[in-house]
Amino acid sequence: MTDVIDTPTISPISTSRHGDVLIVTSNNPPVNALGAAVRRGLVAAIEEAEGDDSVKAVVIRCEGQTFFAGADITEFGKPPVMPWLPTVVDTIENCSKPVVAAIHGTALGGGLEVALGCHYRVAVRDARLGVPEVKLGLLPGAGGTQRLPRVAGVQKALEMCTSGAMVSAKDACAVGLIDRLVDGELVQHAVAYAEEVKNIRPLPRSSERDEKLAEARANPAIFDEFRKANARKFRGFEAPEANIKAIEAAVAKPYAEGVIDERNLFMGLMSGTQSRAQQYFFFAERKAAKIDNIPDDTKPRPVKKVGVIGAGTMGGGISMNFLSAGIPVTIFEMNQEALDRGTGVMRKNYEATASKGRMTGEQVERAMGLLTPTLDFADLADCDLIIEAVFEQMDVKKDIFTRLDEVMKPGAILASNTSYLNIDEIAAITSRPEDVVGLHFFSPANIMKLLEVVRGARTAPDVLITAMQLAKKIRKVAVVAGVCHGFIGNRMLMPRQIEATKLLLEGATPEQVDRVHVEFGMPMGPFQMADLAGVDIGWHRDPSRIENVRDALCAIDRWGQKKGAGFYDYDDKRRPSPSPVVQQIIEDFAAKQGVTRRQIDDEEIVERTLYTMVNEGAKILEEGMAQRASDIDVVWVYGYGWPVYRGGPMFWADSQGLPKIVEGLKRQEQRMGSDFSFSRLLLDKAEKGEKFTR
Ligand code: T1G
Repeated sequence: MTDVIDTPTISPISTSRHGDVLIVTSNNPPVNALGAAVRRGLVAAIEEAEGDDSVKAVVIRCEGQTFFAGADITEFGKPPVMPWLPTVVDTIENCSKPVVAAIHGTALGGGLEVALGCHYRVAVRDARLGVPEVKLGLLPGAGGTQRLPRVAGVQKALEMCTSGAMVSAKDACAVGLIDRLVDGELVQHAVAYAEEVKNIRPLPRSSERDEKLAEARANPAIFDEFRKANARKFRGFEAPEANIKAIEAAVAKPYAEGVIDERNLFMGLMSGTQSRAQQYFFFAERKAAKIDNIPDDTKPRPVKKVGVIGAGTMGGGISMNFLSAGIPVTIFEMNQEALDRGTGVMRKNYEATASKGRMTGEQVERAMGLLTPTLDFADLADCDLIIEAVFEQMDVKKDIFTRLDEVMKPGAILASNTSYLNIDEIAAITSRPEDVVGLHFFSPANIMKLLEVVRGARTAPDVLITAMQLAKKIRKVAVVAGVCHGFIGNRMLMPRQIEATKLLLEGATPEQVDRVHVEFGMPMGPFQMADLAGVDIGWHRDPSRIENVRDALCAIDRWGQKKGAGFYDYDDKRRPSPSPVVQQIIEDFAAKQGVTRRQIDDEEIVERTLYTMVNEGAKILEEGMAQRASDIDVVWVYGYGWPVYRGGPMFWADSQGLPKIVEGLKRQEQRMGSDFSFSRLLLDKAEKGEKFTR
């Protein structure tokens, strides 16, 4: 029998000496996640420092792209492996010699907690720091909620822990989270800093520092003020409140007690459904970037210059994404007035961002300086990528792509921003269908993060890879969709809209349907969304032709918020109120169609508007219009505001249990009539006890 050779796993942690400074280096690609081997190595390194009198100080640093980017999320849900991260951080802090954290890249979550366990922290200027645990439905569970307020102050800790947003090294330095910003060789500076502080006693242990808690101790009202100021943003989420509670404990209790509260709150979140959903979504979002069955060696095409056709709301928003990423844009319109209006809106949007301090005036000018407006179609010829954002009509699109086929240089990517139309049909009228792809941006295109990359039957692999990489560059989350009516997101919107409208005739009110969706966690319900987007979208524009409630509203100018009235009435501050006029229209329609109105319960609304979305998602999967169920979830979280603490429609269906979804749909099947048919995949999975998502 061959001996099992226990190949020694090389520790990701190594140590070296520079004079009397021990340098502890982590090399654990891709992001130096604090997996078990790293944790063991860090403890061993501190023991080495303690056991060697010639060591007077320690530097902890990381190779590769970043300082520790947090606990290893792949370990979550598995049996814990010692040493726990809190133990590692305490070991560092209890070291009898000064430990300096040398920070570059993104010191996040447990990574920042390790840095807080160190006695000093130096960083390069472009480093960023954060505690994004809240985005995973968690809180910093290795002492972070107790040490961060002591080092950076309570207000900063509240903001960082509940938003999960990164702060720049400069901001971190300003609040005392970083002791020194350095330029150039980080290790050298960190060692030099260690030399400077090696004899300073007592060591500045974060857990022992109380000076920054005094203000909050004197004014505990800041916690409720913070809760109130952020109530809308935190609505439905459990983790933000747990983070606030942990920081309240840091202020009200000694460290040793506060850290027990932190542990209990952490374990409560970790065992909850929201954290499981948000951890699932973390990986779902990254998986969406991967395209199945594309040759690994596929190279992207260079995109140095982008052309946009149409300077309307979408064309302008799309252009801004590229301009903000430093990519020049040539924008084409049919007439000067439309061109000027479009570029004027873009400038106004940038200036509005600058007025909120999120951009400098110089950045606005730099972005606008990359824009070339033109009325001459030929000016688009040397663009590497063209995106048409013109009227949503097939013959208009075909005309544009015919002209593009004549004008564009070989190898240029020809993209349509269509929300519904058939990309294969558009590609077929060109001599280069392999260069045609759909790039479906969501309005407002410069804000919404979702981008559906619509893969035509003949779209070339390198065109897809280019689109996915470009999406990341312009800070979008891209999902590959197949060619079907509405692709992924809008296709699932359809059964929801159909059933929601029928429910109005059968007895529900717009505010009841919307309330059910808002209580579920959506930012708004179907009718609030219609009023925001425009009730007249897709309307045939003939006021004499009234075939449904929507036609009736449009016919009397109730086009939504932009007209001060839609499904709701709006005051001058656009606050909605139920409309007796709309209620009468609905009841008249119901009478005309012989629909007997009845009391409708919330559960029926959930089954007919949310369960039907899941059913449509299953059809999208079985038709191969989405690569995986998690992609559908990414579309709905980023495209429509599905509450991420429920993971997305498909994850949520799994958490409800597919048999329950099927049962609910069977209950409503008769009422839904021919508008509904079961997905085979959904029925099969429910029957076999399977799930859509792992
Ligand atoms: N654990 C495991 N894998 C991770 C990881 C992590 N923390 N972070 C990233 N990865 C993987 C990711 O899945 C991808 O894998 C690859 O690294 C590159 O990631 C106790 C409990 C650091 C800003 O939440 O924000 O600490 O797809 O594509 O765009 O209090 O990754 O290549 O196989 O995102 O350059 C807290 C999450 C954890 C940080 C880099 N930390 N990561 O962005 O690369 S909880 C986080 C990020 C915690 C403690 C608590 C980003 C990044 P693959 P990427 P990127």
